[in-house]
Amino acid sequence: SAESKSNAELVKDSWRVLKRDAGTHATAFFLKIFEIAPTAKQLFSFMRDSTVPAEANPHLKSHALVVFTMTCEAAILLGEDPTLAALRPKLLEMGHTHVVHKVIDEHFDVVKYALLETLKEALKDEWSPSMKAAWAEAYDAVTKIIKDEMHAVR
Ligand code: ISQ
Repeated sequence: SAESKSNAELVKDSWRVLKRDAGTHATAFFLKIFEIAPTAKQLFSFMRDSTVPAEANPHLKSHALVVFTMTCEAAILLGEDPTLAALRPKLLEMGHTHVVHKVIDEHFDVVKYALLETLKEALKDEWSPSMKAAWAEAYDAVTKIIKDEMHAVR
C-alpha cells in the first residue's frame, strides 16, 4: 500500500508519471510561477529577451527539469544521507548562481507552491498527502542548503 512506501519510493513513483509528459508539466510549472509572480520573468534571461510566448520557449523545459530532477535526486538520497553531502558541492554552486541572478528567499516559496501544484495536476488520482510530504521534505532540504549559502556569500 501507499502507506508502506518510503519517501524515496513515493517520489520515484511520481517521477515515472511526470517523465511520460515532462515537457507539458515543465511548461505548466513555469506558467504557474509567472501567474503567481509575473515579475519573476525578469529573472530568466531567455524570458527577458524573448518575443515568443512562454509555452513556446525552448529553454523553459530544460530549466524546469533542473528543479524536478534536483528535488527528485535529493528525495532519493535523503533516507541514507540526511545532510545531502553528496549533492552539497552542486547546491553551494547553485547558491552562488542564484545570488548573481538576484533571487531572494521569497522566490523559493513561490517555486515550492508551483512545484507541488504541478505535481498534483500531473499525478491526478495517484497524488497523495504522503507524496506531497515527500516532495516538500526534499524541496526544503535542497533549498535550505542553497539559501544558507546565499546568505553566507551575500
Ligand atoms: C530555479 N532555478 C532553475 C530553474 C528554475 C526553473 C523554474 C523555476 C525556478 C527555477
